Amino acid sequence: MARRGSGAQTGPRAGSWTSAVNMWVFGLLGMWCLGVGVRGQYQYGYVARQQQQRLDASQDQVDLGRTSRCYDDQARPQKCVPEFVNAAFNLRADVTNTCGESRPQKYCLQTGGYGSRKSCEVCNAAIPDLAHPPEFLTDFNNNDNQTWWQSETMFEGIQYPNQVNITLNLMKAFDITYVRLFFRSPRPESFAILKRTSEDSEWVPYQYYSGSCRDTYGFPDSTYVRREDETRALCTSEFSDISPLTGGNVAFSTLEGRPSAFNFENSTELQEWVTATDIRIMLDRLNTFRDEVFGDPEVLKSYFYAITDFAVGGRCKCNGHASECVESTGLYGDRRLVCRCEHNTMGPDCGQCLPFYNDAPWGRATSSNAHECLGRWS
Ligand SMILES: [Ca+2]
Repeated sequence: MARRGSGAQTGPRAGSWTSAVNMWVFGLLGMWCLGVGVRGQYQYGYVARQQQQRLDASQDQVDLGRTSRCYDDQARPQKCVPEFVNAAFNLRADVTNTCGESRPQKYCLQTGGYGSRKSCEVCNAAIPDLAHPPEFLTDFNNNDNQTWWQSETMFEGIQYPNQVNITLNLMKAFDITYVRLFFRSPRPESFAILKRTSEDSEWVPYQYYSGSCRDTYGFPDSTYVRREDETRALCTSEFSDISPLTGGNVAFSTLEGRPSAFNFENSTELQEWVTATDIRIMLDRLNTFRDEVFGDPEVLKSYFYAITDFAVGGRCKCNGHASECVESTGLYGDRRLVCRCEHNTMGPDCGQCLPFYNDAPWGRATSSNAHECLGRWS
């Protein structure tokens, strides 16, 4: 996989260029010395050679079934990245609680305030029109026909200290730009966004959202990150009101407010910070009007989590050495994503040099240096 493009791209390189330029200089001399007839031949030779080089390069690209952005039009390596995508789209989230799975369950719509009469409906996983499965978190978000995932209600005991987790495996490392949630229910009183950088690593908090930051998570309410502490998760109370009762949005931007974001290419801390293979939403505490204390079942059934859309904006992580990410099959037949590596690199994230291309140490490509891996055949 990784090797496929590399050899083909090495054809029209600096050596051929130098000889092309030499030919041109020689051609000029020839024209000056020998006149128009000869000039035509040299010119033709130069143009033909250049055209052939271009054809070779474009044929290589046709062979690869794409246009590579990892080499410029003179076949010099340059930093390249896969397109920006919603990495969550159509992935199946793993959710610890969903309504209507064990039996049909009643839930009531939150109309706000004390003593208001509630209209109630049924969630039933066995009837498509009444089901709210995890697939509805990441399906196509059509505003005219919204689908949503929904949890059981407070009546079934999901309130704090119990929690509901939504976990999304992205099938490989991504450089994450944002995580965004559209709520059908009121936004939670407390929830957190976490990430992992590999399937066996610890969960790392990205951001806490809470109306009770210190009590629930032990952090002060803060929106400020210091330069020495750029990969610290913050807690904010800004998005934790019970209002709006529906349609609330929360978007976490991984680099917002982090001082080295302006020097991202040289900040290994922030490069690590935006890297994630899995994203988890930890729903910790439901917002209420505090009317649940009386234990009225209809009131308890009006408190639950419901989310219309869970989006993760980012790019497949290829360290600047691939412009495409493709599906592959893992060791156990599982679906994976891998970078289609260029610059003589290999690995799911192009994180290594190809065998025999170790003349220079592996490096992440930057806008000024592609850090192509070099070997005796390059
Ligand atoms: Ca949906």
